[in-house]
Amino acid sequence: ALVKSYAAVDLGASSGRVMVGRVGPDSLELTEAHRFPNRPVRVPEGLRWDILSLYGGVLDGLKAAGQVDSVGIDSWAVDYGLLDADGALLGNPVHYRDARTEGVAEKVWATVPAEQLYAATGLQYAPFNTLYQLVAARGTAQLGHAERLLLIPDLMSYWLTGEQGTELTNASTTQLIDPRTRGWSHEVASRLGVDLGLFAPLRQPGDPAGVLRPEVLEETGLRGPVPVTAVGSHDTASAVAAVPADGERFAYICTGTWSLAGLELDAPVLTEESRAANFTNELGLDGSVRYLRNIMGLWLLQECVRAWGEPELGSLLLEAANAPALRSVVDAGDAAFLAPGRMPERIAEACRASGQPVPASPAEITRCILDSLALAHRRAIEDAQRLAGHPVDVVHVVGGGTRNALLCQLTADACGLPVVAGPTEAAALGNVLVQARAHGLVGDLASGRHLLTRTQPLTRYEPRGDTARWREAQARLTGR
Ligand code: LFR
Repeated sequence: ALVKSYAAVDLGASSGRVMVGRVGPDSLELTEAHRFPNRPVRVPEGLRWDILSLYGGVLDGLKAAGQVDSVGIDSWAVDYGLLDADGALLGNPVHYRDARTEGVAEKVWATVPAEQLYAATGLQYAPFNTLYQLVAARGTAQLGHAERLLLIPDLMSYWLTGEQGTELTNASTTQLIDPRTRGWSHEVASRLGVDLGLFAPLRQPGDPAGVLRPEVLEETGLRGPVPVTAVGSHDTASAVAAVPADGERFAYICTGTWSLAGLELDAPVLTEESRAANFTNELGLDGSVRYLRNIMGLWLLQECVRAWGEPELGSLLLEAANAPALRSVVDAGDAAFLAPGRMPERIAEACRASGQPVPASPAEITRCILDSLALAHRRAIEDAQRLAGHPVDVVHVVGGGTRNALLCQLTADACGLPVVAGPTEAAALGNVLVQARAHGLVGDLASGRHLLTRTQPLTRYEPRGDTARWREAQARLTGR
């Protein structure tokens, strides 16, 4: 049978990987070619991505992957590199957790009120949306010299091929796209003095994005031509494409550094109520909208584990499973947890401030984090169903968090719905599926999802106990 190989480059906030997907008419097999750390670096100007080390990891990964029929690239959203008139990178891309955007949104809203910004772009408020980053950078020498802005996956793609483009799903996280037209929001850009000419032309997932340059072929040992294919280059768009759902009555949670919890819709929800609830309308495949809320996710635990000197995770989770449930919870949607550092202390402070017992041991803090994440999952999925008028019967959990059985079970309990967990490498699988589809190997989004259901291991968690306990915990935070 005809089997093709696709390399999926998937760059996450704490590690990057190059996966190889082998796709046949009724088979899909994913293997890891190379994994490398993504370690942001704090320099005097602030927190920066080590972009050259990431690109080096991509090249190593392509070499390890061996001969493939195409390459696709996805990464976290919103961040970008600036190029000068010669096409050279100007400095290291700024990390979305950098402090430069503090207080910037208020300035933007003085020109374009938050209500109007939401109605035009459908994007949630997050301090790091590209729009706020560009306003924060206004007047800097670097932006002054910039001729081109490339989002992170588009920058990698440019280095691999020499060709420039702006992939749509990731462009939708800039806050400069109108989710109804799926094109640039010229009005928002001009009112805020953002030069849309900085962006390369939009590309759709599935579009050809060039071929590997001769130097890249030489360095990786691949035989040309090797095409690069635009995928859902926002990792969350790729992950949602790989949610093994059947029909429409499902919610998803993409878990990893973040939890992105919500629905797949046909059209954006741009109501004032939706804005107040801080839901975003990011663009997905095939005209779909990713209607979701950003929740701090396992970042809370990663930062604690870092503070505790990297104890063994398995035994910590076991102890957390046996710790008392729902003793104290924090608001895992609170942007107060965005910046790195002092995470155990910040969680303890939040518990104290809301009049709850203060967790002290690593096991207690871990339990508090997992209960809080499950609670935030519950709230997001309830709110999304109500705001979009779109009821669900099942919650799909995909991404790194599927390895955390306690988190999956607590999420089922909190939502009062069955959780289907898997696949773990959802972003890479969605990346592979879009490439396979561009080359005619898989049909539409739904048939790709069926292929996943047949080929990927999934674990089901049934809800336990009474959701009243979760309602009570929620009331401690919001009074509702
Ligand atoms: C997840 C993710 C989220 C985005 C955040 C910042 O990896 O892409 O979707 O809000 O990172 O870019």
